[in-house]
Amino acid sequence: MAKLKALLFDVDGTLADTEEVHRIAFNKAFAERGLGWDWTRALYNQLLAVTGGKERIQYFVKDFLPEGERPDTDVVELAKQLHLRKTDFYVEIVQGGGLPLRPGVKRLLEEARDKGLLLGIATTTSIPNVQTLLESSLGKRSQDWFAIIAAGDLVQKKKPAADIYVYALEKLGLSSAECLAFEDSENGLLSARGAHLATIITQNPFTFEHDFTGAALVLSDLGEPDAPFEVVQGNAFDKRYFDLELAERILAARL
Ligand code: XBP
Ligand code: MG
Repeated sequence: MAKLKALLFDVDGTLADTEEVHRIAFNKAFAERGLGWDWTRALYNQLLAVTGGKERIQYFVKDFLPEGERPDTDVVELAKQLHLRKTDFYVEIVQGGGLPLRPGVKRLLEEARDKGLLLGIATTTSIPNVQTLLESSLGKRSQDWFAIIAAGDLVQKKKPAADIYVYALEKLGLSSAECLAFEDSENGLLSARGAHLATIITQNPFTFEHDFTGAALVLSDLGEPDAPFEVVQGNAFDKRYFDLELAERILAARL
């Protein structure tokens, strides 16, 4: 039976509820360019079907903007320029503080570090966004906690493709049987499962209606000793918050 050696975390929606900040940053970039586009929460919920900010902008232009309202410039180039500014705005907002990690995230990261497990990130979001979130929530050196930060354009095909998780496992030199993945969305689950990883889902306001078939466990969040999680799907072995003991039991139960 394989021993648990690493925990792999998605970022947006898993480490922190970041999507509302992304949405605001997108709208700031559109306003700066005078495009008159407004991604409301309802519209953004639909646009989240496509991962990657550049790809999401192209998706919006092609599938949501009426023919006559589409910009007459090259959409790929426009998306690239808008996304650079959107990332500047996102970084600025997160640096301003006030974006907390979700319940249990810091506790689990610290427990894993103390027990000598490897930590990894596998995300669709852009590298500057990961760096800023980690620094603002865990401190200056916190990027060093992670043996691998696999993000954004490092891979050609973004989630739900498995590429980012396959890349992270390769860099760690580990098999999927030695790791657990933590995700928040259907695209993220499909990606982690595509890399044959047992996956823990923590739902959030943008993803609670997603199909989490195939998840090892679906929770409201990772919980805290004084703020237990809710089990939405699967067996949490009577635990009230997610810790390494539960991680080991889930890995063992799958093998
Ligand atoms: C979520 C995404 C990202 C973010 C926006 O990534 O799909 O595209 O919504 O960030 P994950 P960017 O859940 O894999 O962390 O604009 O930098 O893509
Ligand atoms: Mg996510």
